[in-house]
Amino acid sequence: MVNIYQNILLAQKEGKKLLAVLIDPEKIELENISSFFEKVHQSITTHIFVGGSTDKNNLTDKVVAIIKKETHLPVILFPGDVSQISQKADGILFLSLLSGRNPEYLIEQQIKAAPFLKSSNLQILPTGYILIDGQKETATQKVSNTKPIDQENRELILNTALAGEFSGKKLIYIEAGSGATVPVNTNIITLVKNHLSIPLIIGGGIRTKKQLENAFYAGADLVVIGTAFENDESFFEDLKK
Ligand code: 1GP
Repeated sequence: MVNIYQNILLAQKEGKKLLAVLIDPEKIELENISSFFEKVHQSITTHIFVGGSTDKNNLTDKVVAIIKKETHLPVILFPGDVSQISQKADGILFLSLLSGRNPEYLIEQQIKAAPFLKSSNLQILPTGYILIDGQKETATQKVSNTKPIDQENRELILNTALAGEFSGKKLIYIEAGSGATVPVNTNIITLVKNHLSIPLIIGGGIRTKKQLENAFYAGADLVVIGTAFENDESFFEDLKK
């Protein structure tokens, strides 16, 4: 497998925009997975993220194994907790929920994950994860028991992102929450992008090609979309290569 982080950096340098399709193991219909990936491959998708706030039936490992048979795109875990680590993926967003003040998601889960990662070949991508208010109470808020940052509080969002970079994160992910009513405001994307040197990931509530383009234009290096593809696979048609 290619070096995932080096490729993201290269894309950032060349101004090439990246799109991750988020697959939630609890929601994906496995019987249709081949046709789903046909559409993925005809689209501008560059990465596959796998994860969800919960995985009550421990489906992650099985779903990752199936996905790896369907695609050569990098498959990156986006885990809600330590139980969602699969050695079959290519990489993992090693997330710290920097917007929250819950030690469980700042460091405890990471300590629990360490022994699994030490003995794995997963490419580890240290990621500062910043949850902001998408005008809908999302699963991430409930599960992490933290409050998102108000989108009006731009200074706090920027300083949180910078604190992530200065403490050694390789990526910053600003998240409005899966299924958010309002995605991350483009002014926030531009503000953070202008001050950050590491790549910026944006996700939550992006449902249209226009919103995707706006996020890219504002400065997102990689955009994550999940719900819109779950609801309507014809959205891939709008995003053809
Ligand atoms: C959620 O950012 C991702 O963690 C994607 O959000 O499901 O709203 O596209 P959506």
